[in-house]
Amino acid sequence: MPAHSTPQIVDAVVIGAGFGGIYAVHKLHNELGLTTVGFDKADGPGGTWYWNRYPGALSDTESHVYRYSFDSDLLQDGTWKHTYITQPEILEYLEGVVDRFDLRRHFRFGTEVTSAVYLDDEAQWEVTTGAGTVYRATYVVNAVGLLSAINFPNLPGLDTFEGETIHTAAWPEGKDLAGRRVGVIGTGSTGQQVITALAPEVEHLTVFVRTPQYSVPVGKRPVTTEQIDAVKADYDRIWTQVKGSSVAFGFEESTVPAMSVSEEERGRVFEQAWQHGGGFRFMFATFGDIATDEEANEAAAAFIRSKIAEVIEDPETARKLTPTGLFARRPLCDDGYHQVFNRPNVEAVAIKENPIREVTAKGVVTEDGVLHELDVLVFATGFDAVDGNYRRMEIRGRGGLNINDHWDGQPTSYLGIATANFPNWFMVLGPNGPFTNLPPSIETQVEWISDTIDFAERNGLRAIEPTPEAEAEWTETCTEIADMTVFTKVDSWIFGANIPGKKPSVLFYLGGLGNYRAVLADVTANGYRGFESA
Ligand code: N01
Repeated sequence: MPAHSTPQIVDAVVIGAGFGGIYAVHKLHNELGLTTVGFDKADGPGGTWYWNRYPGALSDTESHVYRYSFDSDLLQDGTWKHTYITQPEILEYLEGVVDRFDLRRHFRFGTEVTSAVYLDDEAQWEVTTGAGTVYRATYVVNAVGLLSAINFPNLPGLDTFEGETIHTAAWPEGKDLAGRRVGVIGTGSTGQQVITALAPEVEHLTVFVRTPQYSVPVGKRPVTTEQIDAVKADYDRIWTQVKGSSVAFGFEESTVPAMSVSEEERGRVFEQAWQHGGGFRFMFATFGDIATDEEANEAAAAFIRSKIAEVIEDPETARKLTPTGLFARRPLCDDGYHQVFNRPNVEAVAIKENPIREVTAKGVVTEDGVLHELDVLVFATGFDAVDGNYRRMEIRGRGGLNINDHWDGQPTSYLGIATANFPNWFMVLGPNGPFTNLPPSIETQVEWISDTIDFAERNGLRAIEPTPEAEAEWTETCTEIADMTVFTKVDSWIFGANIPGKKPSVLFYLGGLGNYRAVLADVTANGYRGFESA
């Protein structure tokens, strides 16, 4: 949309009001004193947790470390009821943070940013909203979420379906499917959560399974006040550990190779982690090489497969839901997912061997000719991850360079934060940022961005951006690290392999948060090595 209003001048624009955007506005306005305006197309704060209101939505990171750590009073005032917090609780928490730090007045909710164009002569960003309002800002901080651009597969005949279609990440508030005949496509983190929650409510649930996944119990349990108090008393140590660790989930990561112990001992360690719960814990706290060594990985995978066989009563259903091959996607955990397939109202349809032929007015027809009659079809089909949201805006850097041409389908960055030719333009969870429990990585990046902006302000820099060489080197580093893991050996959204037509590429720094923080500190200590400024 062409700009048609007199630009409003601010120091910084923040795009997004999730964990990243909220903290960025707090840092830039409340701490640096910069005039800052934040935008979100949602009608309120929350980001991911605003949109993902599907039944069963839960963080798979334990409650005490799925939060901000930057303010000790905020930490001490925090509370939770279970070992994991649900979507409504996380949303309430984020709304509380916004109000606590008086940030609401800086946000324009219900406002989508449609373009951000760098004006070379002025060294300013011109940011335009869907309503045609124009802002000029020295800095742009993109906190647009790495899992927010919806993947909605266009199945043949979908437009003829007379029932309702719902994507889990656009779940209407309070939508109740009790007594309906429901189909769910997708069995990733989201699919497993929504399937588990819907099974006891709906009349009939048809689960269209394309790739069954390895999943372990989440271990959601009530917590006592004494347990919460003990965590709070120990928070300094806990956050130091989290920020120095690899995946930042708040547990000690193992360094013991799986094959260095006896089979019996391996079984004991896996069983203990199974009983405790948690997907990342199972992958990273049991042994140190599940994510890097195929033999170790197979030992963990075989253990999970044996558990699925114990749980699912019907052998044919168990076969459809048992993963094969490497345990090498983002590790999942669930709250009774496999158990729901023992219910008489739940049916699994394996769509790799019996694909969806088409959607008709009454439901989904599979290749075997069966019509699965449905009132509602739920898409738990994930996201165009990491760069998906950037491609939905018009973003132009130096000389009018479009971000899509710059990335050419394979997004890169320096440090997951900035990219060459896009001066004073920062990303929270940009391509090749850390792969962890996200709030601690988000905090790390927002703090580094804020420090960098402060540095630029204090030194009168017009513009700061990475060199193409530094960006290429970071991409190389991320690729080398990814190649040391089993993750690159299977298709998943981590490498953009879930979106038809998207070029697969490494999208994460898999070197761990502790190492990542050390790299950031080193870059700063060495005069912003890899950046150039004017
Ligand atoms: O998405 P996914 P998600 N026809 O891409 C299937 C985070 N998260 O929303 O595996 C049929 O993992 C697809 O099949 P396949 C977390 O980081 C966190 O579940 O490609 N099926 C797959 O089964 C997570 O990793 C929490 O063969 C199609 C599913 O849809 C990330 O979000 C909770 C299809 C998509 O799985 C993404 O998870 C929820 C098609 N055309 C999510 N297209 C927490 O607990 C896709 N599928 C914090």
